[in-house]
Order: sequence, then C-alpha cells, then structure tokens
Amino acid sequence: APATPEKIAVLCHTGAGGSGVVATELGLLVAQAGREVHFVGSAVPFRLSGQRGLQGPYFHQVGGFAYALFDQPYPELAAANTLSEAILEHGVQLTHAHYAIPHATAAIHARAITGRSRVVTTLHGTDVTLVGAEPAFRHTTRHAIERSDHVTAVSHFLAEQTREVFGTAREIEVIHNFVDAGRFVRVTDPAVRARFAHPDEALIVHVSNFRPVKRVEDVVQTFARVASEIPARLLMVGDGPERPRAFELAGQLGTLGRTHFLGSFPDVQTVLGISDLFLLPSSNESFGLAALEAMSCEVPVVAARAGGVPEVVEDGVTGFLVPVGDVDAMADAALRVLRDRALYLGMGAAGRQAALTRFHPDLIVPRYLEAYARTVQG
Ligand code: GMT
Repeated sequence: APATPEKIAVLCHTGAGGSGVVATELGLLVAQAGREVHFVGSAVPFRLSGQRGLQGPYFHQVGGFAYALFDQPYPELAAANTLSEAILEHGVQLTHAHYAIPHATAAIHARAITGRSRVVTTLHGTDVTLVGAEPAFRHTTRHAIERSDHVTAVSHFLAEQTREVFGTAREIEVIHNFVDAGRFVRVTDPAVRARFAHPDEALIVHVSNFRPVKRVEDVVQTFARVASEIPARLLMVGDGPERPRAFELAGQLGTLGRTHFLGSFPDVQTVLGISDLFLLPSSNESFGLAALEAMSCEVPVVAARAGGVPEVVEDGVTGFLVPVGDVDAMADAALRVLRDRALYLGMGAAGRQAALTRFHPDLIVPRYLEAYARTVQG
C-alpha cells in the first residue's frame, strides 16, 4: 500500500460548524497517527483551542491585509500565501481543503505557486447545495472540484447532488463523518441534569448555528406541542441569525420559561449527554453531524427527512424521520419516543451502536489516510 504523506496542511472554516469540527477532529487524529499537521486559517478552529500540546499540530494564522485602495482584504489570496509558506518552509506534501470554495480554491492556488503539494477536497454541503451553486460562484466551485487531486463528500446524497448541480463526471469518494464515541457519552451524574430539568421532565435539545436552513422555529413549534402534553424542557445550544426569532416565538407560544438558550460553546457533549431527545428539522443537511453526536450519547433523534440525514438517522431504529416543515409529525414522533420507555432506550442504544460501528474514527480515519496516500502517489 502507498505510504501516507508525513506532512499535511488543513484548511477549514474556523467558526462553529460541522465542517470545521470534522476538519479539526480529523486533523488531531491524523497528528495522533504520527503525521505533522499544519492548520491554516484566519483563527484557531472552534474545537482546536486547548487541544494543542507540544507534539500537537501547528497553526498558521492567515493575516488580513487592509489597504486604502482595496475595497476587500482578499482573505483567500492571503490564505494561499500562508499555505504556500507552510508548503515551502515545512515541506507540506498534501493539503486537505474542507469546502470547495474558498478553501480548495486557495489550496489549488498554493499548489500552482509552489509547484508542490497535492490537494484533497472534502465537500460538506453548503459549498455545493447553498453557496457554491449560486451563479456568483458556480464556475469557481466547479473549477475547485475538477482541479482538486482527489474529492470526497460526507454523504452519498452530497456526492450525487454535486454531480447533478455541476454536471461533473468527477469521481467523488463518499466518506461519512465520524464521532469520538469516547468523548460523546451519556452523562449519568444526576446533578448535571438537575441544573436544567426536574427528574420528571423530558429534556429536549437542539444544537446548530441557527441559520435559516436549520428551521429553528420548527424546534420551538414542536416543543410547544410536546410541552402541552408532557412535562418537558428545551435546550437551545448555539447561536446565529435566527436566534432572536426563535426567542420571540417561544415568548409568543408561552414556552420561554421552559426553554434555555445556552449560546455557543464547544463542549456540547455535556449537554447532549444529559438529553432525552434531539430535534433536527433542517430543510437541507448533507450529513447532520450534530445528530450523530447525539446518537453517540444514546439520544434518539427526530429529524426532517432532508439530504443525507437518512444515511445517519435510521427511521424507526435510531429515531424518526418526518417531512420537512411538518411540526405536527415531529411532535407526534417526539411524544412517541418520550412516552415509551422501551422504545426510548432501544433507540438510544441503537444510536450508540451506530456511532461505535458505522461512524467510529477507527473506521473512517484510515479511509482519509488511504486517500492521502493514493493522492500523493498518483
Ligand atoms: O450546516 C452547518 O451547521 C454547518 C455546515 C458546515 O459547513 O460547517 O455543515 C455542513 O457540514 C457538516 C459536516 O460535514 C454536515 O454535518 C452538515 O450537514 C453540513 N450542512 C449542510 O449541509 C447545511
């Protein structure tokens, strides 16, 4: 088998979002596997902070550049420049770009500048289904996909969608996301749960970046229906543009007293570990990493049947899937799980089992290492 490159750069979004989380967790595991990993970004990635020991990965800050004549700081050009430095100074052999635009574009640019370093691009969704398909970016996105040395997608749905939207015949390898099942576990200490709910209350949770695609108002509507039938509380974890509307709607529906808006924080496993049900009503989701993290914590998932979610959440086994926007169906499914202890426990156990088998890092990380190896040989 071809050898995995020794030095790998990672380009990703650094804020709260599944792609940056996957990029970070993968980069850390690749570093643990003995490779030298160089994160390149405008900030330390969301979940990387605090995780860098002496042997840990490098972080190269992409500088901003403000000049009176320029109306923009041109961060992609700065990223290509910083990455070129890492390639030239450290001998980086391969760049793993998470997202076609802007990261694969910057990586392809750095490859052209240096005449070295191969590019593996992982598609996560928003670059294909939302932003990349916009006429303003179509050609740039297609170019990034076609000129990468290897392309992966986080679900079969996304691979198919990419071929359809961009009319490309490019080979796209599907590598599902993974979850650290050692960290994402059930929290059994009743004192932790008691901070948020009484023992007789069902604890429902939603985690996202509150963009319109997440349909957070559906979470609030669903919760109102559930809470009118059984004692329950809602934890809203994350932050983003739709948070004020969700807050206002909870006020209108009279559930604000039973809803906690916890804001954004990286240690989401603590909250998932004490929850009874995860709601994911997104209208589009190429994978749904947050749902997988919940499953790992033995939390059943009720989600909208969108995009790649059915590849993660098995309807009737690890949760229930309902049509997008159908809050009545979502509430019925939630009540079904929460009222039937055997079903609740069975779905939680099945979710954990899926995390330990189909989505375990031991299964997924070697697939990336093999892809890296093939790419530097090819
Ligand atoms: O949708 C988000 O919250 C963020 C977004 C991102 O790009 O960071 O997530 C995308 O990538 C995740 C990791 O692969 C997937 O789990 C999400 O489903 C995907 N989001 C969408 O497709 C909308």
